Amino acid sequence: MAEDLAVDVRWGTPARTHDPWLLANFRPRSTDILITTAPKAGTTWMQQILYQIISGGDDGFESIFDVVPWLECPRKNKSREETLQEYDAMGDPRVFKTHCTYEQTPGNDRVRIILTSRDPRDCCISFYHHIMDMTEEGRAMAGVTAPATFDEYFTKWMAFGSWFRNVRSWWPHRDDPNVLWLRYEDMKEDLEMTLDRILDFLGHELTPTQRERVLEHSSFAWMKKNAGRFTRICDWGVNLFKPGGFIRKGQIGGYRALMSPEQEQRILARAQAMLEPACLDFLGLRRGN
Ligand code: PPS
Repeated sequence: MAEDLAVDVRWGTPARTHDPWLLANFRPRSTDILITTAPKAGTTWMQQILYQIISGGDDGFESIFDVVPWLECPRKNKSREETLQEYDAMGDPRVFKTHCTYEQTPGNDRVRIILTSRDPRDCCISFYHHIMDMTEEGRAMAGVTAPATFDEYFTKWMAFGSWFRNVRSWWPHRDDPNVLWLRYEDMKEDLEMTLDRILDFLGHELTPTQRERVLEHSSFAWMKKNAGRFTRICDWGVNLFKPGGFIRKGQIGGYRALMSPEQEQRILARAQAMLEPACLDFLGLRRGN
């Protein structure tokens, strides 16, 4: 990063999908809705649900990133200043995706924040497939390499530690009035109830027809059928995934097919060491689960 653009470490370390400068200079509004998740915890699903809510069920969009941008993700064909100008020009309510911790989230005490969390074992496996299902071109653009084995991948995922960092940073704010924390597992079990919780949180109403469309367009089947609308990151210009990738299986507990009991225990032990008992209970990660 150029010297004159250096920003406080609070905003995180620069990476292909994380530009601390965008976070530091973003101008939050109290009407903004920010989705924040650890990777693979239901981010894209929430982008779609929220866009569906605010648009009343629109299915005419080309890419979800056109209508719900990824806040901290650098663009390929736009300067940072142009990206911020584009954000400024968006109508209210603006909705953004982020993978930020509490500390890195601009306006964290003012904007409306919807957080989704998911079992870390499923997030770990989902991200493995995310990498393996990318095209070569996609991997090159995202700056990732395919691991030779699952074990190699697992070691890197643990070292990166974003799931643990993200959940730990948000837990103390779970009851903040501007925060709604949803679990992927509950969303899977009852999408209608999830929708009602979001509508209640936002103070938003839908007509019966809009509601029907929102639910249909947020279903796994619809998103899978329209996967191309969810797999072109920002303005990167290409579909980063092979057919069938990214909107993949959307299941709970699928980790058992690839993860050894020892690896599973390592994830649980780290969660148990880093998170409060109440948080572990909420996430269903107490010893023995
Ligand atoms: S990312 O890369 O962090 O933005 O990924 P993210 O969107 O958080 O997570 C991708 C996983 O979410 C699943 N998904 C869904 N599950 C259920 N219903 C719907 N509608 C839905 N849409 C996306 C997607 O399939 C990924 O999970 P896995 O387990 O890999 O299938």
